Amino acid sequence: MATRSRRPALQPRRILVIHGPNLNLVGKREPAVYGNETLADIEARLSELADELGVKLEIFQSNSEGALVDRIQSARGQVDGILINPAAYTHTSIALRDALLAAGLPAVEVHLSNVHRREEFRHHSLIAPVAVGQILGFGGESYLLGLRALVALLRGQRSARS
Ligand code: CA2
Repeated sequence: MATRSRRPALQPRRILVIHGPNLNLVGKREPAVYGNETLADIEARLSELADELGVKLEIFQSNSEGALVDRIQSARGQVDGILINPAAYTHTSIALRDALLAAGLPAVEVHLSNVHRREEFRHHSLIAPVAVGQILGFGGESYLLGLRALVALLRGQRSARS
């Protein structure tokens, strides 16, 4: 019988969670757009869900494009997947897109807000073509849904790839 993965059964999956620029301000400024939940609140909920799902999280936030690229580069071979809210770099960063491509890891893109209901410049994502999928518009819940989707993908429960 074919095995799904060469990974030892008891070794937990590792997921790198990346938050892009200004996400450290969420819950403290512009509550009308991003809600009252802080990044620490979202991370606490993510950690709880990670325990439930039996996965390990590494969490990184930076306002600097280069630091984000460096963190993604160093993830290759160290984690199994990436959950990323690239924030404003979603719409501008070829560097982040190239780094994700080079990492060769499944990535799920998440956004707090529904970017398609906002300014036109937020409608286009340079990251989407290199991500497995996108989840957006559910506030902090987008991260939780994204983590569930990524873990399901890693466990081979989802096979659609179009
Ligand atoms: O909706 C999202 O998650 C975004 O990725 C958030 C980014 C925005 O540039 C994207 O278009 C959509 C912004 C991150 C948070 O920026 C803040 C700015 C001022 C006050 C609080 C947060």
